[in-house]
Amino acid sequence: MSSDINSTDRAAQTDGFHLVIDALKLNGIDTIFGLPGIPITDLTRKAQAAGMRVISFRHEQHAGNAAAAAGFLTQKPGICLTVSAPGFLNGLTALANATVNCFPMILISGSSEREIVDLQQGDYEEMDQLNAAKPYCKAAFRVLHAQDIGIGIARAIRSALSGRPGGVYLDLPAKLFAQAMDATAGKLSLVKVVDPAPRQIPAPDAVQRALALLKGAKRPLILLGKGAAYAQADADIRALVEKSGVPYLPMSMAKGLLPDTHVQSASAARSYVLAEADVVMLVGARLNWLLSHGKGKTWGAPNAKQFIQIDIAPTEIDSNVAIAAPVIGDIGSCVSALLAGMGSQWAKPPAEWTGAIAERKDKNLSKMAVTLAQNPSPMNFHSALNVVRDMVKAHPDMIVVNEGANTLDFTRSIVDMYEPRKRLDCGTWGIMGIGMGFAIGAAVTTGKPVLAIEGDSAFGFSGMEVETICRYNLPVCVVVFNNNGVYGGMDVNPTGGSDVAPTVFVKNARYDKMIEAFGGKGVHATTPAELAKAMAEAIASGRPTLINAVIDESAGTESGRITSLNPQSAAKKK
Ligand code: ADP
Ligand code: TPW
Repeated sequence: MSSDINSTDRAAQTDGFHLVIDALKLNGIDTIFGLPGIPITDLTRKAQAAGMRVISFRHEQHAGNAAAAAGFLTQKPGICLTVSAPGFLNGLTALANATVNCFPMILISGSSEREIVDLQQGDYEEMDQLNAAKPYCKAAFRVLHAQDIGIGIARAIRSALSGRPGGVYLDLPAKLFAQAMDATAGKLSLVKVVDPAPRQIPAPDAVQRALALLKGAKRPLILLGKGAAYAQADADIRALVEKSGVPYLPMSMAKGLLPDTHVQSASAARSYVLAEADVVMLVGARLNWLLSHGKGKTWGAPNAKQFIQIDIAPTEIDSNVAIAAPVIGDIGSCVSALLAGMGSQWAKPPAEWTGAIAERKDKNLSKMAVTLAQNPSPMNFHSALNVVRDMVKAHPDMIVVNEGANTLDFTRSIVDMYEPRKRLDCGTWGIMGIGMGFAIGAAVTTGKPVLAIEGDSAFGFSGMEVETICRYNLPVCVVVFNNNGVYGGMDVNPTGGSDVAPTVFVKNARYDKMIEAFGGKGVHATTPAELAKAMAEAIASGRPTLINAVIDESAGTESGRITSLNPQSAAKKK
């Protein structure tokens, strides 16, 4: 075996490095998000030499988040490549987050020598990565022989994409890359995965059961989740909503599947419809904490509701409450079966229901318009988001990345989306740190402009990646909603000591200066007009831009809209 094949031999021989690259390319994967180092530095070089796009990050978590975003947007697993132990662990958070969100990605990590790791003899970056990864992903594999690379990558791709999508770990020990083998045998060992996400057709009786329930409803509601956005069944989903006439609510990453301005959108009457609906059809949305587990005050009178649930994962059914009509299959097949079953005589929901929703919507939207039109100084979330809202309306194909607490909640409710898969955010975990990784992943895979609306705390988790944005000259405009801290900047140290309170940052920080260090454009914006101008210039030029938008430090609330999840001590103070 030789680690360096000379050019005469290469005609006849291949090696682990080339087999990994050839296997990925054979399966249509053209981009790697990663961070070089032992033992994968040469893999990044050779991948670039072989025409792959290799995007190098400053921290593996953000490379992993970029891969996850790519997976969600393209239905191809995003690839994150890291070094062993610490690099692997840095990437693992992103792998776990991708799995929790049902995004397909593959974390490929180089690893140390098996013989030394397994005897715990203290290798460079020693770690049993395969077992560490297992609880946090859908599947985990290790390849020990060059001739198994093709099958290993095929298994990783199929595991990430089939059924409920998710994260897969692939462990490639250092020695594997150097292994040489006959080039023809190597080529024959590669596997092109056929039909990696097979359609799963729902059972006809399940479809009939669901339609019967929906037909009998007096106050039906459709809830679209990010599974519906992922499925890329956009036209059929829109047809189902419109043909049924049923009001719908999009979960945050399903916004834009139908334009948020659609007459059937019930977003502006969310609490009313959740409480009052009698039949709720979930399409690619789980009844987890984001939907109050399908019960409690949010959902109105106890036991007054019945659920239809469309999902590819049968075990999701009855996760929190009883589901009267499960429809198991891929969303594309399920929605088209439902559409076919509806026939041409489908009766729209009663006018009392749609009328009551419209009335509440109008009232709430007029109230919101008044709030948005105010122009306080300093800006608050509403006055800043009013101009973001106009910007997205003018550029509906732009991708919006969004994280923070108040910044997340207000952006989600104020900024309308018009096209599918144009919003990426903190997702199922409510995780901070996805910002720059998602923005880079989205810009690289789609080539579209990206607008990242970031709380100042949220931005800090991935802020160093502005260098990556500048290095690849990506059309990303980051807007930091700077209110001097986590949730806000008003807390004080109760002891009167010199340390500031745990939620408070350096006051009046100039995040715009950070991007200037790398040749990007920094803007300090204190009014909606300045913010609008800077965003418009960033989008028109495509130049990496960071806008420090100064927000009133008292404008936010603790944890945004989920204050109630903060534990309150039951102990009474004497
Ligand atoms: P949200 O956070 O938007 O409510 P979730 O992530 O909770 O959405 O739910 C997404 C659901 O969609 C998961 O239960 C997942 O199994 C399902 N899903 C993902 N892709 C598909 C698909 N192609 N077909 C059917 N169901 C899918
Ligand atoms: C990985 C906890 C939730 S929201 C948030 C933190 C630290 C930041 C809120 O402040 P920000 O936004 O971004 O300035 P705003 O608009 O309210 O001022 N670590 C991780 N994930 C989470 N969710 C946290 C900590 C948290």
